[in-house]
Amino acid sequence: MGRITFENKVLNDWVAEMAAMCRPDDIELIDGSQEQKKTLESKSAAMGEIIPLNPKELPGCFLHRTNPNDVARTEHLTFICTRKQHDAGPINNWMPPQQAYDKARAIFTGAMSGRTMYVIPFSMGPVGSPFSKVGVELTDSIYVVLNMMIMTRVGLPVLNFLGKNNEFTKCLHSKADLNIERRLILHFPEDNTIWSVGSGYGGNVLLGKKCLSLRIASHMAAREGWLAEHMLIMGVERPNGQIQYIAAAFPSACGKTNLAMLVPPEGLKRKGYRVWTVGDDIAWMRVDTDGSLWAVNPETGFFGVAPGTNSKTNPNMVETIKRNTIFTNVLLKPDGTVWWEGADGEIPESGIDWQGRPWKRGAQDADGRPVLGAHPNSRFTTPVAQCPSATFRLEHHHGVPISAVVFGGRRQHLAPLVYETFNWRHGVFSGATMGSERTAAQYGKQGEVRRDPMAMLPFCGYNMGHYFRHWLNMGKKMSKAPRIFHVNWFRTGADGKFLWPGYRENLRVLEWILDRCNGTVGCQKTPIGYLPRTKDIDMTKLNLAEGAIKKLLAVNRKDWLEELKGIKEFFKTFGDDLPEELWQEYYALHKRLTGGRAGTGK
Ligand code: OXD
Ligand code: MN
Repeated sequence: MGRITFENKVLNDWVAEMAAMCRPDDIELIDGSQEQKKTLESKSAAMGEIIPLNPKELPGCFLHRTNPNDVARTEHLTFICTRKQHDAGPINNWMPPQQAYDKARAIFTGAMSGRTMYVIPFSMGPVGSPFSKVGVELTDSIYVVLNMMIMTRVGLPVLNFLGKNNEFTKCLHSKADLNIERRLILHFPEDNTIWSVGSGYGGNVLLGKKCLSLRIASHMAAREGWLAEHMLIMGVERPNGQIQYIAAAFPSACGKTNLAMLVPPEGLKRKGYRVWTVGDDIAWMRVDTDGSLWAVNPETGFFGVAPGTNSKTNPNMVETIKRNTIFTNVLLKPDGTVWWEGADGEIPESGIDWQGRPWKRGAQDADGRPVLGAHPNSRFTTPVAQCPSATFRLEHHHGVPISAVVFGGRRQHLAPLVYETFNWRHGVFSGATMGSERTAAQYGKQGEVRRDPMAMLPFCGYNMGHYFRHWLNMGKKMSKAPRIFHVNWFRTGADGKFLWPGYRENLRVLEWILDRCNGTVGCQKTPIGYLPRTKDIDMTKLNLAEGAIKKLLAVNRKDWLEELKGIKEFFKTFGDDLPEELWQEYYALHKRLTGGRAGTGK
């Protein structure tokens, strides 16, 4: 086995120890150079792990197919391994650290034999920024290396910055035999360590993303006094050059990526807005000396869902993924380009589907259901810097100042298009009680609300009751805290159709949000918060159906009282860990809804 020596003793000893366990044939350091990237691409292509795509149409692009049993994050195999179960809280899967290490060690032992172990030093956030954190991922997958090169800053600059410092997240990954029975995604926040084995799917194996930047980082953030959140960050620039930034949390698959890079709608063109994309998935936020909240996107790439991406839903992304992009589990067309359900243009006549099987337009399975060309969770990995709306502040060590925090869910009836919360504490309540109704595409009872506080349900690396407490404390640290809003693009009318067109038209709602932050637009006070009056949202050239805006802004007290019952049950799961302030918000909302009658008691 080849050896490399690192000046950093802790890194050196750890790499040696992991190599002794995993027994790779070779060890290679990822230096971040273009030459090494090219060599790895050729090696991976020769192994059949990635397929080079049409170099004229899609230069620098590749296709990868994962094992059909390995196409999404496996939440039931994802564990937070704290010494005390209480520290992981009632929502996370928990395993005692020793048991977790032992279980995984049995799978990791010898798992890399016949393979090379790649050592990837990476920085989440600009190298050397006070926001940033260093990690080192060891992996036996070139696909992982190539993705990490897009999603994070990798190589010698990171290693040099780390120097002799012992503070880095130790990330170990092996595909092993890709057996779901032998798959574990383990987080050890007390050891600053992640072990992931038996998977090759991005969310489980690009360890800088969900594992480090959310689960481990949320734990660090609570200790160190900052926020690691599942949020997009975008800037809205006015013609006078003023840019205001928004951080927004929506559950997975609710359109964060599309919103983060929207193109202003026709109807608002005359206003000359311009959108700057900072990030589409993760925000790390700190209070600065000016008393406001500043944010960085720790990533350098997008790992976006392909199906439904087209020039109408997301023209900037269509442009971004034309080069240097890795596509995973999409359809391969005969001309060496790719396609997915909901892509631009004609449905291809034939191709190779995401499982590598010949595919024909209109193909059906034995039960008459359409055979999909691309997996519904097929993805592209692509550099932020290629996005036409990419911020010029991506490498800025200070990030961007946040004017508004926006929470959102997918609710057919309950939540209005937008409301502003009364204050930080009420805003935390609105984030903590966020939820989405299951659609037909999800497992479980349709219409049932899945609570997903701050969209962090699968990503909070510690006790969520303590997480709420941390959010409340953060509000006290800021003299200029962002205002907190709640949006819902998914309200439907009696015919079951969406009342709001969404996508680029959402800028109209963001405009009201930012005008509220600037104190330049009015509102109406309702029991749930401040809502726009119908005249407060610019409807130029929107042509909504008659009465739709009224319906979008309606607050139905009966529905909200019903909602409170669900919130109460949810809050109870946290027992004494739920901050009393959130119960107070619960009672206050009840009182406002009933016109002054007392709450219903815990
Ligand atoms: C993601 C997710 O992949 O939230 O970003 O699932
Ligand atoms: Mn996400």
